[in-house]
Amino acid sequence: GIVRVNLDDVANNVDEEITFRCWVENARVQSAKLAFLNLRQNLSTIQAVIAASDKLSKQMVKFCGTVSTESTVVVTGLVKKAPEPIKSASIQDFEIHIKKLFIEVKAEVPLPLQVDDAERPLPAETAVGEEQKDEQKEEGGERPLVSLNTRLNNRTLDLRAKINQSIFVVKSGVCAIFQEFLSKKGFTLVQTPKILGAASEGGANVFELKYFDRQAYLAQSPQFYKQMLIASRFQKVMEIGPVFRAENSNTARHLTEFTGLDLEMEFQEHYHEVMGVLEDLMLFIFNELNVRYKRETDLIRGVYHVDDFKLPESGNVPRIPFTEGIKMLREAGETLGDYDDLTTPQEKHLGRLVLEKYNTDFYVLDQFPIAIRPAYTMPSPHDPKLSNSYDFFMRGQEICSGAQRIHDSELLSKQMREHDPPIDPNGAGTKDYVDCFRYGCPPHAGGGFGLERIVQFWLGLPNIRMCSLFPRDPQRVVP
Ligand code: ATP
Ligand code: AMO
Repeated sequence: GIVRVNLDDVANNVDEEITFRCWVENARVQSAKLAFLNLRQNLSTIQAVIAASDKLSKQMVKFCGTVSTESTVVVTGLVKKAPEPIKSASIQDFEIHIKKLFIEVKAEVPLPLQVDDAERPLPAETAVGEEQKDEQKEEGGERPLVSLNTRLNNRTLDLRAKINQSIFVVKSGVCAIFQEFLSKKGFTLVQTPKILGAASEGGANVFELKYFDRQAYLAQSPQFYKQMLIASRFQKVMEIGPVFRAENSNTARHLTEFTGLDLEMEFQEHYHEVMGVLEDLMLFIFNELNVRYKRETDLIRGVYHVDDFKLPESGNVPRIPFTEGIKMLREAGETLGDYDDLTTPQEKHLGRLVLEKYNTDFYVLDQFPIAIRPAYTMPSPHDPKLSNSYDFFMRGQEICSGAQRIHDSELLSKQMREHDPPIDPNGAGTKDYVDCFRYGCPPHAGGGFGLERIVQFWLGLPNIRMCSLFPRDPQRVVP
């Protein structure tokens, strides 16, 4: 039988013979008597060497030195301390002296995408992000950088790259830490329906689908259901689930299917209690990522020369009133009205101003103008033109929207009718939602984060598609 040794543990097997399954990163014949291979398991690589001797034939050396890249092999060999650190491998202090090599599954030649190429950064145009060009750019005499399109078209090879494996290890970590923190706070993990009888936020950006002899829609947010669960007396709910948006947004931070990290909770006195939970949640996630996923984070940021993510030193996340944000932007030369929504460049500009002033890449804007928020948002008691709502930002880009919600059916109906565009509170998709507030629903607030955006901006990646295994955008529905 095969002894499946984890390569990360080879230090325990020095001068012993081990057998393990791995794949071939590359193999090269050095001479008739000598060949080298780079072998890989997950994020680890080790160098292997095979030299002809009275026990090993020259044919065997040639056979090993010409195994096709990406083939899955089973290797038996002696673990040896390397004479000097091996720079091309992640395990630098040891090497394998091959005795036997069995090709379990041979990979075709040529591959449509070299995994080595997938380890390198995207061409600069994709880094700017607004376009997905298929042309390839030379970078200082090296091989051309491969476009995002080519990589995504060959995603199962692309995903083999260490940088990509690392992105999804970090993404998985964000979900686990999100659940861990909120479970401890007493949140119940829920699953709300994704097939809806009507649009859940009244917007036009819903995908329609045929549902037997009726029309149905894909959920563009769990919004109505998480509130209906508060009305059902669950008190604190969280959800990690798919969100569908029929937005024709070809940007570096929009997908048509993404993962929503949602939560909703009852509060006692003030919606800032909920903002506090959201801030503590994110700080916990960032701090734990720094501890648990340092290796992956460093590897990814290294490829793109990304600065560390600055967290507020005091531990207090700046809560900047929207009007204060407008003031900061105006002082920096932007022209905008008191109740205007910020454009993406203005958001990024504010991100730079906040970084200068507060030395943090993570902050919150609070008290947004009511006119630019959804109809279910609670108006501010101090200024009817503002609302008890907030957005969270990372590196100057939005990762979360949230608000105190209206928990009174009369006020909600009124605000829906007056909304632009108006929403019918008695509509097929809204009536059950509006009615649930007739039966004593407590005050509550919540928020929704975009998981892929958290990962993108934490790591400083140029395109959100890199953070979705098989991304969906207006142009792409395969693979
Ligand atoms: P939210 O939906 O919570 O506002 P968001 O950050 O995705 O989240 P959107 O309203 O979808 O916000 O878009 C915000 C900004 O993104 C727009 O103001 C616009 O500047 C930019 N944007 C959206 N679609 C496009 C597009 N197709 N091309 C260029 N920019 C776009
Ligand atoms: P919103 O529409 O702002 O709010 O969405 C919440 C968060 O989801 C992310 N996001 C996206 N990520 C990738 N591609 C997209 N096309 C996309 N659109 C949005 C962003 C955004 O901040 N019901 C409210 C949430 C709430 O109030 O609880 C909502 O859906 O990170």
